[in-house]
Amino acid sequence: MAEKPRRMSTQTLDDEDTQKEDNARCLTMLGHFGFDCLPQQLVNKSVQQGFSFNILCVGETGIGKSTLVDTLFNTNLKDKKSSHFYSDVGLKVQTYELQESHVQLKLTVVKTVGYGDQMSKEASYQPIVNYIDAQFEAYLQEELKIKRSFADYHDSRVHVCLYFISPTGHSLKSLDLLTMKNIDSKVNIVPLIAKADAISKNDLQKFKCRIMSELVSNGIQIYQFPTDDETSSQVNSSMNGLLPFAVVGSMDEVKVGKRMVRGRQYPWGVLQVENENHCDFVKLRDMLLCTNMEDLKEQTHTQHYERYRCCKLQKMGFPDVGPDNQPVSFQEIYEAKRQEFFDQCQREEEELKQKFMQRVKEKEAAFKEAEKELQDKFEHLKRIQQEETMKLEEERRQLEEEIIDFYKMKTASGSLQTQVCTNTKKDKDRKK
Ligand SMILES: Nc1nc2c(ncn2[C@@H]2O[C@H](COP(=O)(O)OP(=O)(O)OP(=O)(O)O)[C@@H](O)[C@H]2O)c(=O)[nH]1
Ligand SMILES: [Mg+2]
Repeated sequence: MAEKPRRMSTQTLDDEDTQKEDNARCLTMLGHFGFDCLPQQLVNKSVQQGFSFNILCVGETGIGKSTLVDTLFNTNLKDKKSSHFYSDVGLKVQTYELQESHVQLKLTVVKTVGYGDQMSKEASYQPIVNYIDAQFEAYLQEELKIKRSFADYHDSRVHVCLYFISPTGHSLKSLDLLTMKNIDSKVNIVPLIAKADAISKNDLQKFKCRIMSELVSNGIQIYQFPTDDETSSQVNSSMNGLLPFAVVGSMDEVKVGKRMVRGRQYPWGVLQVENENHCDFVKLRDMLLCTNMEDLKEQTHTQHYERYRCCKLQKMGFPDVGPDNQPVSFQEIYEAKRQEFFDQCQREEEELKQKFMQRVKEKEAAFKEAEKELQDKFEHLKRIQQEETMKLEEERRQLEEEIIDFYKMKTASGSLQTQVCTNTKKDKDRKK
């Protein structure tokens, strides 16, 4: 940093000052000084830390997601082709450390697997919604921690969603509309017409118009390149008019004249991926990586994440204002919640006690009733048993009397028989 000059003010000097100034030592400036170096500090720090960027690619199986990502970052990420027979939509997350000159980029690419192959539309978009929310939730949890470690934290919130539209030339599919409708408030959507080499130039223009009008009529909010920055407003507003970008991906090197270019070779010629007359690939790359990467990240943080955070905290019962519309602090809400929780616990405890007492009373009454029934039954049985005993006793007594009578009769008949025999003998003796 250069030595500071004696006087930095530009205000008009009075005579005395002018005289002093005349005698002052003049120093020539050797370089920058003061706060005009601040941006450089930021640049140095960012370069040191490295950059990170998270892309979500949503598109049907085989629509060209992997090829386009490879073409964008000039990589060969060797992605296996997916099957059309997955029962659910999955998300494949891959993180790469890329370096270009001395700038490091931690790139996270998330691609749908099996999207568009399901019968249920909800089952197709819900995993995508869940993934986006899960990244917001992870960030929110980190923010809410007492010991936060954002320096080591890998922020996986999705900065941009490249939505691959099939080059049908007709209109958007209902799944496209449903998915975009469900994620447009959570992520910056950049719609792309994939494999745009499958459509003629005239049809492409009509297709683009139809897609945009369908998006508008369905109230789907796609990402708009920002036009409030003087340096990029012109290019960004013209790019907004070219959405959705018609892209072609290829990692093949094809000879055009004396040059080797990336493109797709057809029997009738070569489609050059990086030729702006052939497709919008360069526009997409410039918009995404050179001009608006920071804005995409900022929008993710200030719009989408903020919305998620707000909803989540409100759901948890942490509003910014109280019932009287006056601002309330986190501490106050916490205290109120604690009190509310305590009161509720007490209420529930009281209710439980009451219920318990009620149940005890009911049980007691039921037991008493049962006891009384048993007692009655016992008395009844006892009575029956007594009656039976008395009856048996009576029968036994009668039986005994009968036995006595019987023996009496037996004895009487014995003596009678003896008497008869004696008389008969006497009669016989007399006759003789
Ligand atoms: N015509 C044409 N073919 C393309 C384009 N991009 C990719 N392809 C071809 O389409 C096929 C599938 O491309 P991928 O990049 O594997 O598609 P994907 O969406 O990643 O597929 P999955 O991961 O299996 O869902 C490959 O044969 C590519 O060469 C393109 O822009 N135009
Ligand atoms: Mg793939």
